Amino acid sequence: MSILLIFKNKDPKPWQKMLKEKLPKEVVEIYPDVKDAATVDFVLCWKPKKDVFKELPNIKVVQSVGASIDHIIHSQTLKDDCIVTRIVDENLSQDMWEFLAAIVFGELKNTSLYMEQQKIKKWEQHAYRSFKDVTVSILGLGSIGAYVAQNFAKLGFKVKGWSTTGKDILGVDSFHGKGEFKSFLNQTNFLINLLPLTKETQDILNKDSLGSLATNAFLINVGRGEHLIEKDILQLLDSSVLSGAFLDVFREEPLPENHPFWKHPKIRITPHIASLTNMESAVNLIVDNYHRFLSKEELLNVVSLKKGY
Ligand code: NDP
Ligand code: OXD
Repeated sequence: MSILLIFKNKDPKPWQKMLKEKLPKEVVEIYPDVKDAATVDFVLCWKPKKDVFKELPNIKVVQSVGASIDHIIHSQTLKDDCIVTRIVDENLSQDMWEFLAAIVFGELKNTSLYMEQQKIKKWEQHAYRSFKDVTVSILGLGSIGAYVAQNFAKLGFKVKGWSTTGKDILGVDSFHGKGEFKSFLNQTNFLINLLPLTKETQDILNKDSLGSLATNAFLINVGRGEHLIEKDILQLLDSSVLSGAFLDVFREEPLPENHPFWKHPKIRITPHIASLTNMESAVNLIVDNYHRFLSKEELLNVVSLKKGY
């Protein structure tokens, strides 16, 4: 039995150290330094390279070290008895909420615009908006989306949320399924994407959906780059259907140097940092799941491979 860390764009060493402290009797290795691939049964992953699981014949549990699992199920073929679990952590939800609140308030008070004006020493005042005047609509009311929706509602924003099944969240207008998608989008000033990437949600941010928002709406994409049709957002921004977009996730990460998003005056970019996994709380969860695995108990935060999230 052994634990293997397969990480891309994330340093696995501190994770290995913390896991060894908490599980001193276990073998914890970092890919590709594996003594005996046949002993690996519990894998921790972040963006594993395509088909790497083919080198590991006895995987029983795959634990994502993030909230999402698309990076695993879209790159590997999983055996039928393999369990995939993910991180559900209130730190992730809280950090995401703080990040999104900062963007929305900044946009209401034109902070990006004034930063641009400062660069050219331009003194010009603009009308600002209040949270009472806008509707924030959230795609995805899961562990993170529901928390974010509830917090915007507590502050007094008008809030709508969209999910597969209807939700009962104080102050949030719940919409669900394809049939209610258009009414969800209607009159939205800020659209926040917190959906997982699945066959159903891929390309969901397109000319049609984004064109159904209120005039001058603002898009915040913290879900996945593959949710957004890139040429459509460029067209909608250039024709002023949308006032701007804040993008944290991209089809290709890091975003290539020559990508038109970098220099677009209406696009703000962050390097996939909206909410970062807290290593300490994630390791506690992983250790708990490892003990559950050893004692054949049900694991925490297991995803449905059928639904894809
Ligand atoms: P969850 O799995 O808890 O929630 C997913 C939500 O999306 C659920 O409410 C689900 O509905 C809804 N949903 C899924 N498919 C559809 C569909 N076809 N139509 C309508 N609603 C749908 O995920 P989390 O909240 O934990 O995380 C969401 C995503 O946020 C992650 O997958 C990841 O992509 C992104 N993320 C980004 C980070 C960043 O730093 N940029 C950090 C962390 C996460 P229902 O509840 O009815 O099942
Ligand atoms: C995640 C992410 O899925 O960081 O946790 O995007």
